[in-house]
Amino acid sequence: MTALRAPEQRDFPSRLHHPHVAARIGAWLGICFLVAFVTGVISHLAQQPDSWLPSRPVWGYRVTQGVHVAAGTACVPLLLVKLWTVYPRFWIRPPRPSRELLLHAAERTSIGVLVAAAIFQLATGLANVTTWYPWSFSFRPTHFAVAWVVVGALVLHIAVKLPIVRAAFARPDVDEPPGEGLTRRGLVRIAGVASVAAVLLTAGGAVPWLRRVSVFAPRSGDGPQGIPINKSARAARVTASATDPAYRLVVTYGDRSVSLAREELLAMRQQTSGLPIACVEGWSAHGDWTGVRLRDLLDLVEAPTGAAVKVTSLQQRGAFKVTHLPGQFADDDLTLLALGLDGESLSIDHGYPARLIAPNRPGVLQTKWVARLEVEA
Ligand SMILES: Nc1nc2c(c(=O)[nH]1)N[C@H]1C(S)=C(S)[C@@H](COP(=O)(O)O)O[C@H]1N2
Ligand SMILES: [Mo]
Repeated sequence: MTALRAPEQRDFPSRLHHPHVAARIGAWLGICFLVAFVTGVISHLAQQPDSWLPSRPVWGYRVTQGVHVAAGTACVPLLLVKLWTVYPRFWIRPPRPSRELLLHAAERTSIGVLVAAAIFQLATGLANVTTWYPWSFSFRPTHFAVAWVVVGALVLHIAVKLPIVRAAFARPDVDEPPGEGLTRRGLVRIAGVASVAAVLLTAGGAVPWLRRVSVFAPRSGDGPQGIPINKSARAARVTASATDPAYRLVVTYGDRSVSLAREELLAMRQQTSGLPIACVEGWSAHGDWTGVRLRDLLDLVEAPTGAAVKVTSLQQRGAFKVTHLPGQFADDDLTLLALGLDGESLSIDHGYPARLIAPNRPGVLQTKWVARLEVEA
């Protein structure tokens, strides 16, 4: 019977547990994470009630958020392969001298934080994409905060590993022991292919010409009027109030106020704006929305240019019943209180009798079933 002992390098004989693999996959992982981080920060800023981001380009958020989710998805196979490549290092006994031992412990702690935070980000991000929330914390602030933990731990990790990474990239892999089966280069390639495949299989929710390929896309253009819906009128419990003939849109600025029935809104000058709905979950879809320019409505109460608008839905409960529309979006020529979509009257699930649609905005802020517009002065 062998005595219980800590594993050693030779207990993990596969040639694939090697810096050649770890450094290359690590580099791709770093790039994908950086892209997800930058686009994630943009999404975070865009969702601030007083966002200073511009209202153009029209497709801006559609692209950055589509890229955000794609980059996060690409990370999943890369992270799994990377963890498998390096996992023996988690078991191998640390060095003896006490100073090194301390450094070793510090490094392992930082890697523990990095791995845990990275797994947390990918798991919560993917769950959010499928609108599955098996937790009680608020997704957005948590996902944002942990992103910074990943960045911090990642910078430390790269700094510590830089000599190994440099060596791994500096020379071709001459010391790979010969043998049958998968080579190190082969494993890196497989991880890359798996990562690209993961993106192609899911990105169809945002990229129309990938729709047929993306069998795992959570949303792919189905829904009334060709645009998916996240929350139906029924789920938002607005069916009765949205179809009530007594519906009036109320627009206020200080003590000025107007109240308009849907017919009165339809009698105003109508404009069609081609604008996407770009959900934070990554899916997006273009629509030709028709309705009243928001600025025309604000002019009715003589709102000053640049004023922000509080948009309130008929919806009584839920996080999205009230949104804040900063001045640059309220004044944009394309921003509408939409009454119709693709030449038809707006379907109730898309926000009948009236919904907000503005360029370069996260979908979550495109309020449906709008009841009140209050100019904030
Ligand atoms: N009142 C209200 N508006 C809302 C929502 C909501 O839950 N309630 N969901 C938002 C989200 S998350 C998105 S992505 C868009 C989707 O619009 P659509 O259903 O017309 O595609 O509506 C937004 N407007
Ligand atoms: Mo959304």
